Amino acid sequence: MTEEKIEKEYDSSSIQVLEGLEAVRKRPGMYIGTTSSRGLHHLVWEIVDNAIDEALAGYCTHIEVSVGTENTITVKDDGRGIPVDKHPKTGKSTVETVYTVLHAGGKFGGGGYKVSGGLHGVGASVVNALSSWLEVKVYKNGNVYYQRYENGGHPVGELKIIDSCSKDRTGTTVTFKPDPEIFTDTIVYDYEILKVRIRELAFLNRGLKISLYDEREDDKKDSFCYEGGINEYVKMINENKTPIHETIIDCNGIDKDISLEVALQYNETYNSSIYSFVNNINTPEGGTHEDGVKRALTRILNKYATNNGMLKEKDSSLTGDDVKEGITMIISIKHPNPQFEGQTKTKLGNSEVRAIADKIFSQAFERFLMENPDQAKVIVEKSMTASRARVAAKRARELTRRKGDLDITNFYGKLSDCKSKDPSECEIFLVEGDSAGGSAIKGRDSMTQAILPLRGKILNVEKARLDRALSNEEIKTIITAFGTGIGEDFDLSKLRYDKIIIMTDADVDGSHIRVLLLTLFYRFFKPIVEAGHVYAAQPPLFVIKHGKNIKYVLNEQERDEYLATLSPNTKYDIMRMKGLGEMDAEELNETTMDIEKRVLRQITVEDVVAADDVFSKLMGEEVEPRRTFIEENAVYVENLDV
Ligand code: 1YM
Repeated sequence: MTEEKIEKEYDSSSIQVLEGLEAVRKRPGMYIGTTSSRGLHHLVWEIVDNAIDEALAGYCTHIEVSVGTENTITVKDDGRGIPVDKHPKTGKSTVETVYTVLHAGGKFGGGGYKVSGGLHGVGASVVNALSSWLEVKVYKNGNVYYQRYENGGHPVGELKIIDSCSKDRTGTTVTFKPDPEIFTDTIVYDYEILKVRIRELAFLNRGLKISLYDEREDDKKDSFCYEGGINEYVKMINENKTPIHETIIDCNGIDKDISLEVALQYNETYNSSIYSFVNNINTPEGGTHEDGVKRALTRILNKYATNNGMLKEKDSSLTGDDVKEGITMIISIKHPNPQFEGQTKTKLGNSEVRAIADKIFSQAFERFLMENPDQAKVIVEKSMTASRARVAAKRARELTRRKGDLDITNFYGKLSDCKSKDPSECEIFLVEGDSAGGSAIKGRDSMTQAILPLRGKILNVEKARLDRALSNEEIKTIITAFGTGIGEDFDLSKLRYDKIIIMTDADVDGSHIRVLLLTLFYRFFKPIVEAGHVYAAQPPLFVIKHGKNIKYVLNEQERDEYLATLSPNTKYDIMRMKGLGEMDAEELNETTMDIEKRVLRQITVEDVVAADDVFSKLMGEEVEPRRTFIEENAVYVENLDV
């Protein structure tokens, strides 16, 4: 080629490069999903991914992430350093190629085994395109190489040596400033978001040390390194639970370039926490890796239980749901060419993985059971109890379904239903105690208002499994009254009332009952809460009488505000209201039930996950801390309802 021709080709390739980066800036969503806070954090993961790939390749042991005072991000690794030599295709340095050419990934480096998720390690140029400026430093061959880019990836000069360093120092350091013109919502990094994901990456990459620094605040730093990998992840998740056996069972293996790691331990709860990952990316929709392991888990437990005489011929075999009860399990695979499917592209589709995962896991798991008969017995017994509960629950469900024909005017003699059958105008009051229930029945609008008095405390469903909950009279009545069914039968469109109103006293017992009811709804009727059908009635705390006027107020503040409006010489009576049970029908209607006058608080579950956590803490095994919690945190419990 003549020199002129070469120059021309370089020129045209430069133009293509800039057009490529411009495309990223025009449609950032296509490359990083969103330009919200989530997208802002995504930039960090793209750069960290490259450092992790270097760790997976066996060359990097420590990654540091720092948030600068101006919300810049620096990622530093001690790997080989991005190659600095001239790239044969672009004529530019490989560093510049990686940072400016869209889709330039590991293949440029001469191929090799590369696993990464997201943009398949090709995100460096995307991050550059979306940054006001970005600087790369490579430590290699005793030199420090440096290049800077501005305004969405335009190089400011070529890659050049700016310093020397010790011959054995190698690595890559990248600093970037997200472009506020792209990230219009926020450019502020959230330390907790970075920390949670960095800790997860440390769990998923055994032995890799990842540190996080926040230069915006003095002394804020965290460092994670887990020699036990996902085994320690399971340990952390089970920290506040009670494991039923000692060993965290783990296994790993490689087959056809696919590596699999699994760690699990059962705890006393009835819920399962199964988290799966492909190339460090969470796959909440599951997929073939999860299917393979779960299939093996079910098969091996059935086999072991049968061979050891625990599961008899008359027993029904353990299902996937049975063996899941109380399990905490992490599944992590590394795959050179993962195919993602599903609604959110977070489900692994590669069909060959199913058998590989099954084989590696089943061998290790079966061996563990054989070698640890005491622990094996506890696990099998847990699954068998779940199996029996499932059968019993099915029976109980059928029962409520039969009774659910909605000729329930006389159902258990408890529900006083309303006359209207139009759910959009109907309400049901769940009333604490029989005497308040009696007043409510007299004081209601019988066309649209149904009353269900609740006797005593309803069962704490966090502790009880479905079958026990279903045999509880109060709960059976509630289920039947709602009309929706529960579990697999649940159907929100069958809800018979637009408003479900919890009417309890404004004292500790009242809040306890309210929290119990919320737990019941949350566990068994979550969509009802999510759709905003649940309310708390607010009975008044004081009544103020002066002359012929009667004024009910909800709290001290309202009382004081009202009193301040009265002229100074008004002679008045003020009384603290007693419990709901002591109000007569008229008072109850006037203060708490009349659609025109009452004050309801809608109960919404803003953050379903956070609420779940609070419920677990609040409703867990230990009775005493719960009681103390409720007493000390009456305000907090109130907050739950907002
Ligand atoms: C702070 C971010 O990017 N580290 C990093 C990246 C690479 C290498 C080492 C590397 C890879 C290879 C060979 C290879 C990358 N290189 C390329 C490319 N940290 C960070 N550390 N030598 C070094 O994959 O063969 C892309 S990323 F394309 F140049 F090889």
